[in-house]
Amino acid sequence: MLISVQFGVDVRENLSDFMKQLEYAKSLDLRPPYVLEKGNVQFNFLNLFHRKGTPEQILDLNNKRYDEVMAQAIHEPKDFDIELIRPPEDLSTYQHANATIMSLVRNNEAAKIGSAIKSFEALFNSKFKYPYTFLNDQPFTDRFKEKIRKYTDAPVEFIQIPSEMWDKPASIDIPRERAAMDRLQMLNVAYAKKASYHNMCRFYSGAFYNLPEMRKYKYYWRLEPSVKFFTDVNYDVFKYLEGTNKIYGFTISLYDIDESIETLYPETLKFLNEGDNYKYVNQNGSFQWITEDQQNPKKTKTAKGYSTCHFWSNFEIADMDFYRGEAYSNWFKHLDSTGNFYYERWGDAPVHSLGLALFADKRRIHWFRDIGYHHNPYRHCPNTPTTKNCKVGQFSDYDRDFDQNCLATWIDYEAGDLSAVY
Ligand SMILES: Nc1nc2c(ncn2[C@@H]2O[C@H](COP(=O)(O)OP(=O)(O)OP(=O)(O)O)[C@@H](O)[C@H]2O)c(=O)[nH]1
Ligand SMILES: [Mg+2]
Repeated sequence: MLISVQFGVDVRENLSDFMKQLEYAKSLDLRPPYVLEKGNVQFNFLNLFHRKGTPEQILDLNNKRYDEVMAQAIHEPKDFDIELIRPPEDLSTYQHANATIMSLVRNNEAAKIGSAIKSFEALFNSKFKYPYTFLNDQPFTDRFKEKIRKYTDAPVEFIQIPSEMWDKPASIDIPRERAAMDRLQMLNVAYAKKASYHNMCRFYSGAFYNLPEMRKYKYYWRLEPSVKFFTDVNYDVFKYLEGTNKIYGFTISLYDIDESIETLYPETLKFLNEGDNYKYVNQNGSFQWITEDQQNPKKTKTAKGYSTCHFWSNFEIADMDFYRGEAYSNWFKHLDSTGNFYYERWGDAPVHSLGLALFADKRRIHWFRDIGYHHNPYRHCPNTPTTKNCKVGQFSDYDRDFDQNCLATWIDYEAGDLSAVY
């Protein structure tokens, strides 16, 4: 049996354990973690930490791991000289990174995006004044624009998305879509019947970075209405990504509604098994995170092998050249050709995340442990000197939903040596 694992120069926290366990897996003739061959692409979860038990017991172990990591004191990243990217004394001569704060938003969300901007300016942007790009499928009203200008004196641009980038394609079979959405609604899939939600997910999955006004930029920080920040950031995060050669930053990782993405992973494998497409896969991808099947095995089963673990995309600081590259673009074209942004309710978060897990080296994905963040109902509340208004380590607004947290799997299998970064 072909065992193909690449360690490269990766100095991982648990490397020696990992090697030992891989040997163990080999000796038991377990499935390989991945196979990358023409027409035979596979990714398999290896359970290298020998977690055994019911999903509840696994959850308990994973939550303990999360709590232990979240309790650690966090300062600024140490894999880059942060002193080089401090807020400037004179903003008028500051050489910004090629980046924008991007928000897709509706006219009736002015107050909600306003509260997010207020929190965001206090945390970060008043120190750097990165420009904002507001996107909307409708024309922005003057009232909306005036309100926004009250919240920030950074440059702002208001863009109407061309209908051909936003609207449902003419190829979508309406009766089929209606029947599919009736089914998803019966299964309680949130927003299943909301037509604009499907457009939004498709737009954020495969279009926003190609808008001419976004093409000017390399990096974006995505901002949503009503989000909150709990910590100060006193360095230029875009220059941090640039300086460390990282392409994607997140704060929260969780499971998805499995019924909304039943065929996302099978379609992805279909794409990878066409022609030479398997070559797009990065051998240092995040394959264990996407195939884990212990904490929520029902989800992995419904999503046909995909754990549904994803980065929560309402917070993203990322490099759009990744999406614009050949691997992601061709994969997105395949996904779009299935029509399943409409026949299912594929979200942009699992699409971005699967793309990153497959086509990016995991060392280029950054967990922003130092940025405290909230989007209803989840949060990232780190133990930093500036954390305010949240309880360290709390994941959900409620005393439930802990089984939705997927970060422990990211930490154990993909994050590498956490202490090398913070
Ligand atoms: N202009 C515009 N923006 C939209 C539309 N639908 C969603 N958005 C924006 O797209 C982003 C994601 O939509 P949300 O409704 O927040 O989706 P969500 O985060 O999955 O769901 P919530 O839990 O309700 O926040 C937000 O910034 C919305 O303002 C739309 O039809 N038009
Ligand atoms: Mg939202």
